Amino acid sequence: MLPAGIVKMVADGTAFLRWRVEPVSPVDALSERLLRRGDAAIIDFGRHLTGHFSFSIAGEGRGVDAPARLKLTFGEVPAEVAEPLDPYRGGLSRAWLQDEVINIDVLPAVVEMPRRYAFRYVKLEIVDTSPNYAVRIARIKATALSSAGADPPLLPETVPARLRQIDKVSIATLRDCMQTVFEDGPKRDRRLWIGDLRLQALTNYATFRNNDLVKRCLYLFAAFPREDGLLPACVFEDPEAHRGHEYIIDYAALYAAAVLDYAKATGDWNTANDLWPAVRKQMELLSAYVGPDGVFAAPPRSWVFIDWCDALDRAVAINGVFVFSLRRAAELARHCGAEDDAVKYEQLIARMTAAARSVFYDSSRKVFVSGPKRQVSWASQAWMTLSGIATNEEAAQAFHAVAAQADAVRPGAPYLYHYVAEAMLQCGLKQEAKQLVETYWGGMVKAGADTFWEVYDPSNAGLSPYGSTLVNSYCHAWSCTPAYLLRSLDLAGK
Ligand code: RAM
Repeated sequence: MLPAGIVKMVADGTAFLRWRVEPVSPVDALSERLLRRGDAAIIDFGRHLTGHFSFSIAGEGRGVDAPARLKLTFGEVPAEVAEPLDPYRGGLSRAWLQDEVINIDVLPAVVEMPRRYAFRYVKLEIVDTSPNYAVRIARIKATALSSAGADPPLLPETVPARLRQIDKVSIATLRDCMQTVFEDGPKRDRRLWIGDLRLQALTNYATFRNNDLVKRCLYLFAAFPREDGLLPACVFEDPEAHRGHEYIIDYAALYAAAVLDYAKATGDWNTANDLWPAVRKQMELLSAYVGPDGVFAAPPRSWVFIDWCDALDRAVAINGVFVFSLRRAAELARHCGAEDDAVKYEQLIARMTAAARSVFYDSSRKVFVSGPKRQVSWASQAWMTLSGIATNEEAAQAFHAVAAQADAVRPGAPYLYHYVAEAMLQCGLKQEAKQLVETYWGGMVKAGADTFWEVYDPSNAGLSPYGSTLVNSYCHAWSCTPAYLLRSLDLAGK
């Protein structure tokens, strides 16, 4: 890919991402200049990509008598190339920020940056040449990588333009996350997580249909369980495939759903059969956390994710996730000839449903409430709906109630927004779901997104789960689902 041009970033207090992008010149104007110490340029590739970067560099002057020292900074969004990256205050490794200093000993040279980056913008700074020469940079090129294949057909023009735009950005997001696995984000963490995989796979069935990639990812999880059989939340591929050290209860449960989704989308029940023991094991291990009262209680110090939101009480939501997963596991069990397991899961579903309805449902307020403080959240209503614990009528009432309650805990990240939208569709709130997608994902588009982000809270531009927005991922797996909602669940229909 060739650059779209040279740009500059202008601080803009009215922009959600803090910076406005302004054109400076076509890219050729850069090669017409001789650059020396202190010179800099920002290259814009016109769209987000995952891949490699290269350029040629030559020295001109009395004598090329020293190495050339350059700094390159890659950014998914303007702030990453406009703001100093140090001092870095984020909680995750500084090494995720995409900057490099290189020294080139022999000129002219073609420089192929060795690492893979996720970027739209590249800032090139000449740290030093020598007093005797300047450099000329040309043949700037990016090589975009993806295992997605050709773009799916566009949505028909009968779909409103703003939804078609959201669909395009969703597809670009998925494309740039599809590599040798479905990565969560090509900038960070560049690895496979169960929660992200499930949503990517659903969107993939409706778009690129690289189903072998889903199969590969499902096997990668099944291949690396913990000693007791629990599946890890994520898997690393390098230096050789191995499990991550984190375990997320809701992700382990949702593996069942990911396997069933795959089998239904592809008809590949052989693979489902093969993976059935791993699904069965998750259900067995997690069932142990259902108390005699029929309520699922995660063990102390375990990680129940649900959403990036510190304030969220997760008790209700995890009960919903587990019942949702048990339903998928029961369906899978029947297909795999494990009738006894199916019956067992159905009995557990019935017990948990009765318990959740009596413990969590507040019939006077018409919402599900979570924890000792009887917290009302979007997460709770979404998972009570998706699990089938709430009737569709109760679910619709509950969503109207949370929408009207200003202090109801809202979702923090697209992952949960997806499940809220899906729950709204399930209980017949199609207009509300459509509006949610238009305002939430549409809000990112308005803020300049050409791929969707890991976190977005319209009321808090500084939100980061890691203490610095600079380390947030701006092309993130779990935000790609509007294409699924539009293409598989008919979000735009009447
Ligand atoms: C983050 C990643 C990933 C997610 C986990 C729970 O580290 O963004 O997408 O699945 O959290």
